[in-house]
Amino acid sequence: MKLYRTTSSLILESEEKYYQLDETWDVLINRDGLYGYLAGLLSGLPELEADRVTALLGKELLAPIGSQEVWAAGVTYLRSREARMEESAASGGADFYDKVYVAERPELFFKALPHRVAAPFQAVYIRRDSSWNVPEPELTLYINSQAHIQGYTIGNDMSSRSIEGENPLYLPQAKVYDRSAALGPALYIPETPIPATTMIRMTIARKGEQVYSGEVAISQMKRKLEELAEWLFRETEFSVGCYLMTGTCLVPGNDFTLQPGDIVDITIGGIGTLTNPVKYRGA
Ligand code: DO4
Ligand code: MG
Repeated sequence: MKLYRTTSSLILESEEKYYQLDETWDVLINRDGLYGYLAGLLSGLPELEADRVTALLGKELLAPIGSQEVWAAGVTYLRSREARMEESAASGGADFYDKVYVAERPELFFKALPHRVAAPFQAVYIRRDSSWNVPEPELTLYINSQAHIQGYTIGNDMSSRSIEGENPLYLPQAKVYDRSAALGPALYIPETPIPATTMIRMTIARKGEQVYSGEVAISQMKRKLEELAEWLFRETEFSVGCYLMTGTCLVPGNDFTLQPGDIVDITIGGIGTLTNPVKYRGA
């Protein structure tokens, strides 16, 4: 099942049928046993007409987030470790990435408050004070206040590789700024955990031409999803749950940087496609 947030209501999708829900987002998604609760609601809900669904999931679609914080895990795939070691070689920071890949404690960092998150089709921003900007396509967990992984969405952890590479202490500036994250299009709530064979795909288009394409199975991740959730909830309470991006494996070559006007498409099996154009803030 999938949950969509729109400007006027919440929409539940089940077996390609759509239903309007009279619920509050933060309360609904934080319910333990969310799949069972939604399945129980289905029989009493009238199906939405196709025209209404098209209108709601078009211009009215919002990111699937209410008051939740967005956190992110880093260096969870070998390719991410290699890329960070390359970009930080000159600054002497490479060892940090090498060590965190094998350490017991994962790299977890704060990524965004909801107002900094781009919705599907809304622009993500690149920094003007950064010469090397990339999208990071990431399976993103919704973990409720009881530390249970309830659902999944697609996340884009927009990043400045030049700022991150200059000094690991600049990580918050490389990662956290307006519209440095995108989430969507829906919160996917399967009956059983997402399979390890699930693929993450990303393409980047520039002036109608594809300039990057890559894919990876989530089985390539070094850490378990539950392990990341468990570390995040140590000593920290999330009263309405939180989102956790689980790291990237798809890293364009070192000669690639995003440009305004690029279109980033990220697809994850079962969830859908998250599409965002790229812009400078205020442009
Ligand atoms: O340590 C830097 C960030 C790593 C990251 O965002 C990733 O691996 O996805
Ligand atoms: Mg990342």
